[in-house]
Parts: sequence; C-alpha cells; structure tokens
Amino acid sequence: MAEEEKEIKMKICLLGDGGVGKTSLVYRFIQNRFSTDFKSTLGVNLLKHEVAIDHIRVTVQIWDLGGQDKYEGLRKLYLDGSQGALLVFDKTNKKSYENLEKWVRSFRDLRGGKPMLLIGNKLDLKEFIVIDDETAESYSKSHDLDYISTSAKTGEKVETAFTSLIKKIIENNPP
Ligand code: G3D
Ligand code: MG
Repeated sequence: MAEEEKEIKMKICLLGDGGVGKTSLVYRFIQNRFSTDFKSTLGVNLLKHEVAIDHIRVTVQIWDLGGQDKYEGLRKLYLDGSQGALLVFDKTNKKSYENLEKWVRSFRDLRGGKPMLLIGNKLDLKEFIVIDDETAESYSKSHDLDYISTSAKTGEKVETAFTSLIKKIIENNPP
C-alpha cells in the first residue's frame, strides 16, 4: 500500500554577522552551487525550497538577512513565525563567534525554545581557523544547540545542516 503523502510548510531564518557565509550557504543548499560574486544583500532575501524528508514533502521558506545594520528594525518581521534558525559564525573570524550571544538572545526572546542549529562555516580555510570545533561544541552544549561545521565553498555538510534543522522542526510539528 502506498504511503500517504504528507506535507508541511515551514519558515526558517538565518542569523549571524555579515560576511559569515549565510547567503552562500542558502545558495549552496538550493542550487548546489557556490558563487563568489554576490552583491552584499540588503534587506531580506526570501527563498522557497522543496525537499522530501522521510516521505514528507517539506516546503521551506528561507529568510536570509542582508544588511546587518538594518536588523533591529526588521527583527520582529524576520523572526515572527520562524519555526527554527540556523545560527552561523565564521570559523576564521573570532568576532563573529563572540557575537553569537546576541543572535541567540534575539531569537530566543521572540521564539523561545524553537530549534536552532549552530553552524561554524568556512571549514575549508583550514590554516586561518581561529575557533576550533572543541570551543564551538562546548558553546553549543551550554546553549542547548546542535553544532555542525560546514563549507559553503566545497559544499561539505551544508545539506546535512539544513536537513538536520528541518528534521528537528518536523519532530516539533508533526504533519
Ligand atoms: P553573508 O551572507 O553572511 O554576509 P556571504 O555572507 O555568503 O555573502 O559570504 C561572505 C564572503 O565569504 C563571500 O566572499 C563568500 O564567497 C565567502 N564565503 C562564504 N562561505 C564560505 C566558505 O565556506 N568558504 C570560503 N572560503 N569562503 C566563503 P567575498 O570575497 O565575496 O566577500
Ligand atoms: Mg548575505
């Protein structure tokens, strides 16, 4: 007997400082490509992507934040209705790691305990890494987040990261 097809829609958002690779990760996930000539995004990029996970058809609306300076004004619109977030820092940029706290707080203030996944991006830039996995893992444990290290450039673990957040969201909102 054919399994009944189930459907679910969700909104997820990307959080993290400018330059950490949010747009590149989304681009890689959606088109399986890496481009080095993005225009620095202003405002918000809205993308839709359909994936099949465990016989469930998932439509993911992805909100990718542009100019960080405008975030304060956009914050509510951006986070409202988000079922989860990918929280991204750049492993070669200490400041982007130190600023995680502010992103976590801003999400939790509005979205409570909804799932968040921590991404340490730019894994390919091995010799420039200043935040190692041990440090990131201990941060993620203490903040009740899962952690995955990715490279939007090579594509390593990008799909895993998105999929694992999506699965968590499905667990929280079974269709
Ligand atoms: P943002 O959306 O978070 O602001 P972007 O970040 O996706 O615009 O990426 C910022 C810069 O980092 C871009 O380079 C992009 O090509 C680069 N980048 C993103 N992800 C990776 C990665 O995994 N590895 C490497 N090596 N570079 C990455 P430019 O030069 O255009 O600023
Ligand atoms: Mg961007």
